[in-house]
Amino acid sequence: MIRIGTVGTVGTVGTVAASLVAALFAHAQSTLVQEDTSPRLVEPHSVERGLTFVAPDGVTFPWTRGVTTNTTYAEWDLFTAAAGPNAPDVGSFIGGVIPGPAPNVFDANPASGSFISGFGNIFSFTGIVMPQVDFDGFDMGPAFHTTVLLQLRTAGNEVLPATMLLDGAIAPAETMELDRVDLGGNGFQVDTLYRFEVAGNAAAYSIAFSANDIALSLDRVIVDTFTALNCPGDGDGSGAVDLDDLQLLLFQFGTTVPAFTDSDFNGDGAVNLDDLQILLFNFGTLC
Ligand SMILES: [Ca+2]
Ligand SMILES: [Ca+2]
Ligand SMILES: [Ca+2]
Repeated sequence: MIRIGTVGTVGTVGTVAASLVAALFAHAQSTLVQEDTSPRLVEPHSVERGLTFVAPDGVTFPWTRGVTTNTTYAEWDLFTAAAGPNAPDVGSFIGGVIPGPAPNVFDANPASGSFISGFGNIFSFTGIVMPQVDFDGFDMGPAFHTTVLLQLRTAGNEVLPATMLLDGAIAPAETMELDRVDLGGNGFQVDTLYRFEVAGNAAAYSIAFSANDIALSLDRVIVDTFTALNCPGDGDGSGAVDLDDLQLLLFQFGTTVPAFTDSDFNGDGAVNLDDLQILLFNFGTLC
């Protein structure tokens, strides 16, 4: 019994010693690996999961992405330069004529130390990234109103909500978290939708925001815009949508007019049932 026990003890000691040596060796190896490896290994990358983003389809929002006149869409997944420019690699759409530059996403903080990770994301583990999203308007002026949807996927640390501003001044009218996944000690993967309501329609827009700490990985960016008249249905410009406008529309029905003038309320230049629908939807409105 004793001898067996002794043998057993020796065997255990031997096993422990071997384990210690192995652990030390593994530690030395991992230290070497850490010193020798791209920082992308510490990026808290997103997990496999279906996209939860919203695609405007005329139901959730009053326009259809890729179809409706005077809307824009741009989407990025794989970035190529942290300081930009980055062209939208997933898709883009311009429903009209734009005077502005090409849409772009980049890190506007040159001191962040950000780089493009192995996953194609804009990432820094040494500084605060301050992503900026540039996109186009149609420069249609003050008779119009612009709705902007920005959707983001971030991993690791998160957006500091108070910093989220359009043109440095306009806060989101709505912020909706679409999805949140715990990355197990590496923060969270978060999908968020921000809706901005902007008076007028300018030639170009810019949304900027800041990470709440180092180690934010910017994974995906989607921006949609929708431009509509301030007072759709008011064909005679009286400030009220009423029988006079209905009479004007019926008189002009089937004709072609310059976009967004007279009884063309959706900007396609044709006066037809679509415009009648808009007029009836807004009937009785004072604006
Ligand atoms: Ca990505
Ligand atoms: Ca009117
Ligand atoms: Ca029309």
